[in-house]
This record gives sequence, structure tokens and C-alpha cells, in this order.
Amino acid sequence: MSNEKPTLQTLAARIPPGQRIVHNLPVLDLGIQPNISQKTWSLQLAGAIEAPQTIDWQAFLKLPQQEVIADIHCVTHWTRFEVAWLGVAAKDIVALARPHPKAKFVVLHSADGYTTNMPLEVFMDDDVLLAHQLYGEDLPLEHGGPVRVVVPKRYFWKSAKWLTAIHFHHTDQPGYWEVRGYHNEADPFKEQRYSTDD
Ligand SMILES: Nc1nc2c(c(=O)[nH]1)N[C@H]1C(S)=C(S)[C@@H](COP(=O)(O)O)O[C@H]1N2
Ligand SMILES: [Mo]
Repeated sequence: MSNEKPTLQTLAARIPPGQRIVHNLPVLDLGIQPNISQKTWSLQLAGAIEAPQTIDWQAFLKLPQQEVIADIHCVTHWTRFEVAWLGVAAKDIVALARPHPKAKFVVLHSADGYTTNMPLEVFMDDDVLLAHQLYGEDLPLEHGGPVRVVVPKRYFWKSAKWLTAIHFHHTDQPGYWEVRGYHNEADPFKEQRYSTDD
């Protein structure tokens, strides 16, 4: 984010087509909010990788911590500017897993049974985070605590809450919403909402 004073034009350019600005962070999920404590939480890395492993809370906190301040775009047409997260960069987690050369996709698995998929390349973008804080506080249960993924450049359904496992695959494996008609790529600036959009 630059220090220059924002102009109407630069702010407007940050709103993807068909979106409107909100000032809250609406809670959206399947209606099951699994209550996992930091103590019992762990993250499994599995699939086409050299180093399958489970990372517990203590080990997770020892990894390099990174802030991401990002605009969030939900497919239900709301955009919220500058949401502040703290966590571990996805690419640092991938480095621990050491994917096989043919591993090109990931599926994120959540404690509520939710899944979502993306190319490994998308997951490894600099701004993709495994977040455990929101605005300097422990990530609240309703927003996916203890740990959720944040993928700012995709619609928010790609940002799995209550993350418990990351599976690496050679082929793409569509997730919960992706098999129910949502777009596989989900780029808000291309307005890729449904699989029937280009
Ligand atoms: N585990 C899990 N993650 C999820 C979902 C879900 O139902 N379960 N819903 C997704 C959708 S559709 C959205 S819009 C965002 C909402 O995140 P929020 O409730 O923190 O705003 O979470 C995404 N991640
Ligand atoms: Mo959503």
C-alpha cells in the first residue's frame, strides 16, 4: 500500500465489478462453527509432498509471522477495504511441505467439512496467509479461528476458515462450492462468480 493520498479514481479502481463497499465483516459459512482451541488445533500437510507432517500451535507460532492488509471481496457482492491479518505466509508452509515437481494444485480442508481448491501457484502468492489474528486480536471463532486461510486476490469462498489440512495434488480437485456451480478460478476483477461466467 502506498503512502500517497488516495484519489477517488484509485479507490474506485479497487472495487471489482458488481461489488459494493461494506464496513463490517459479514459472517458466512455452512452454519457449523467447529470450536477448536489453539491447544488442540493442528495442521496436516499431506499428498504429493516430500515432507508430510503435522504442525501444532506452538510450532505454527514459531514460524515467521507476516502482516497482510488486504481488500476482501465476497461473491455475494460485498467488498471490505483494508482488513488486517497476521499469520504465516502460505509460501512458507509450502516450503516446509516440499511439493513433488508434479504437484500443481492444493485443496484446503476445514474442520466443518468444507474444502476449496486452487493452483499451487495461486496459493503461493505473496499475500496469501494462514491467519491467526484479525486486527491484532486472536482470530474469532466465527471468522475461522484458530487459523484460516486468506487469499485476497480471489473471492472470499477460497479463504477456508478453521483450516486443518492442506492436500497437494497433481490434478485439480474442485472443492465444496466449486462442485456446486461456483467458478473454479474466482478472480473478482474478472467477475468469475459462477462456472457459467468466463
Ligand atoms: N471452513 C469454511 N470456510 C469458509 C466457508 C465455510 O462455510 N466453511 N465459507 C466461505 C465463504 S463463502 C466466505 S464468504 C468466507 C466468509 O468468511 P467470514 O465469515 O470470516 O467473513 O469464508 C469462506 N470460508
Ligand atoms: Mo462467500
